[in-house]
Amino acid sequence: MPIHWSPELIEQVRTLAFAEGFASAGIAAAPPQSEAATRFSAWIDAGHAGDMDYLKRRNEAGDLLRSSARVAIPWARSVIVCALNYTLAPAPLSIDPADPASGWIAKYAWTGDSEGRPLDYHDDLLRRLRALEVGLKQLVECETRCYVDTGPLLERDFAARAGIGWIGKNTCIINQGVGSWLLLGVIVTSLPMPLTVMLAPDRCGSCTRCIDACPTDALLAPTPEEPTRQMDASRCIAYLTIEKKGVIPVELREPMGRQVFGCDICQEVCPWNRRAPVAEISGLAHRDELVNPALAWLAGLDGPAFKREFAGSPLERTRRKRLLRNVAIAMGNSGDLGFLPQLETWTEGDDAVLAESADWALERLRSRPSASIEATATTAILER
Ligand code: B12
Ligand code: SF4
Ligand code: SF4
Repeated sequence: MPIHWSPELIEQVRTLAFAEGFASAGIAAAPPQSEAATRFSAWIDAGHAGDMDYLKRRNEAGDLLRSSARVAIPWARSVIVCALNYTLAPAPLSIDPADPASGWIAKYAWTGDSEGRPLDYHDDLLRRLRALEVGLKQLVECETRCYVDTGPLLERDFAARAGIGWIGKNTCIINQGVGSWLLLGVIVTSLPMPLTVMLAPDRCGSCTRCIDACPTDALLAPTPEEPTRQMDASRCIAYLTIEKKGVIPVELREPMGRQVFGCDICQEVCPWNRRAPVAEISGLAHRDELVNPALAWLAGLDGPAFKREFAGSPLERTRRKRLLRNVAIAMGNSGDLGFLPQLETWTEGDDAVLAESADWALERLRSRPSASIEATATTAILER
């Protein structure tokens, strides 16, 4: 049995990962300290994590759990990183022209099973990782632990060092052949990694499309001294719509546009995603009803209907309460006076956050002179 990663073992594991449907896979060492840890710590201190307290957790010695895989998992010596391409069919982009009365749900949340039922990528990836873990244990004796998103690890840092891709100015891992529509899963192992992996070269060059396109100026622009590849997450629409509880800061509501769950803009404008291949992955499909969903449809989902549509999907995390808050803001940004009755009803309800968001939306709709012209399309949807 090998006692560390050898070139043969790495290739065997990569082959197993491809058989599980992953588009790319590699192995990175888990050192006690790294440059990314220092950067992460400074990022936390700068307040860029907003209210995401889980990112700020420390051990008894005061070390950030995410500063090294070894802080939370002392036996960790290497990390297998697998990337799944979640472009499962050709699809429109959020920046393409669309009905102003429709919202946008981030593409990663469109996944369903082959019957069209909601399927959270966390569950699907974990199943594939566990199968890979079984295969690994037949090749070598070691400790392992699988994570998808939930582990105290800087997954993108490991992905970059495992050779999956480079970290773009939009902060995403970009693979030269596949692009950045990738979800990451990791297996932490006790197997030392003595080999130096060739890092994928940074291919952002002088491009700044993602930074220029970000509606809330969340991406921190690099300077000659500091390459950054970081964002102020407290300004990112993905944070505001998915993670942020309570009211959304007023100055960020207008730039949110019609995003009701997550945001894809800085990946959509990236030239490396222009020819992103479509993946055929057994058991996974896009749920077409989540592409450009009518705001009126989302607003009309009561508790049981929300559960039917989103139980087992990433939207479960946001829950109906926060989704409606986001829908109210998107309605305010739609320019569509057909939404006035729905918003007025919400202002009178018991949910204070929804009432306040609806109030803001009403104010915005009424103060926009173009609103009445755009109203017709939504009224038709509301009447369906
Ligand atoms: C918190 C979080 C968020 C936050 C903050 C995102 C951020 N950019 O920091 C919010 C809610 C905003 C978010 C949004 C999204 N997320 Co998110 N998120 C996470 C999570 C749980 C932690 C990330 C984190 O620690 N961020 C803090 C920053 C400081 O760390 P970092 O991005 O890892 O970057 C550090 C290293 O890369 C390091 N570094 C390493 N090497 C190098 C080299 C150089 C030269 C430089 C300069 C830096 C550098 O420096 C950085 C600073 O410390 C990870 C899963 C995980 N456990 O890692 C998923 C994860 C990053 N998210 C993911 C996804 C898919 C998304 C969304 C696309 C979802 C959506 N459509 O709405 C958006 C993308 C927005 C964006 N442009 O990043 C994927 C990313 C896949 C990919 N291709 O990169 C991950 C990996 C989840 C997964 N398992 O697939 N997310
Ligand atoms: S996901 Fe949207 S809001 Fe967040 S950095 Fe990218 S473009 Fe900006
Ligand atoms: S849009 Fe340009 S700068 Fe941004 S990640 Fe893509 S290539 Fe890099």
